[in-house]
Amino acid sequence: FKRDSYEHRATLTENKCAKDLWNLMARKKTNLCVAADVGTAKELIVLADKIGPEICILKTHCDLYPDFDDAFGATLLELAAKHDFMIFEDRKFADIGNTVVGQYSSGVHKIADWSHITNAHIVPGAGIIDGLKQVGLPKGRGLLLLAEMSSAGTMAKGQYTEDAIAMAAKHPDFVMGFISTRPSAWKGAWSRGLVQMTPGVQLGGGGDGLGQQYNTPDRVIKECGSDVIIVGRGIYKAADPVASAAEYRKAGWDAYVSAL
Ligand code: UP6
Repeated sequence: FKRDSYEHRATLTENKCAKDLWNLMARKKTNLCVAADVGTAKELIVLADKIGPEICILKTHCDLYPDFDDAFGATLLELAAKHDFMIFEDRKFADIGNTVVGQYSSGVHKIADWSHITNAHIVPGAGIIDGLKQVGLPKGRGLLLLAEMSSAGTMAKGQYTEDAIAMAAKHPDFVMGFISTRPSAWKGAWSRGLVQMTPGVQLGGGGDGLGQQYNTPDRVIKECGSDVIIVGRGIYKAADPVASAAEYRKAGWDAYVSAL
């Protein structure tokens, strides 16, 4: 699998978030996104400050943290600026356009105020993109479409994946890429300015007993054709999360460099 450099991919998009991310990865030499699914916001912030130097993206699930409060977004944005990473709230929106407008802009979490990137399922149809775009585009945010999933028995495959590719093509200003597992096998053509991010990554491979399926960083970047590895438990459950983040960062970057 032969790939373009991140620097070159940055020139293939007008999407602000995608451009920022391509340039950030090239400058910082990391394609590691950490899925920080820890128990509290307090732990998340401590972890983000420690592993910040290793990552291009911090991925959150803000509804996991019982101590989420109005200061959460501002604190994370400070850390993002300090360590040069982007924030990705993995909200997986899945409702009609009108409902996601409220879920994205207001409610408890006010995601659009602090998260550079979020994502959506395409199951409702393109109205979900229109709704999220109304909120996110004026703020310079980017959206990932879930084109595939890492879990066993996922329904996101075949025609569904092709439909996600077609929907992304209609919204190049707001859709910045995909959650995907094997874009190198996709039949439909897609813009190379779009970013491919892949969860289900662990150095040992295997699974978790609840459907998660792991690939190694090397395989994800070189064979599956992804651009960003998303690693959760492989890092935050490690005895030394900082050392583990450094190890995943090196594995992801070495794979990218060797595929150039
Ligand atoms: N995630 C997946 N698979 C998908 C989409 N998202 O695992 O298809 C998310 C999970 C979790 C992270 O919600 O935050 O990626 C994976 O974590 P793990 O490395 O601990 O398995």
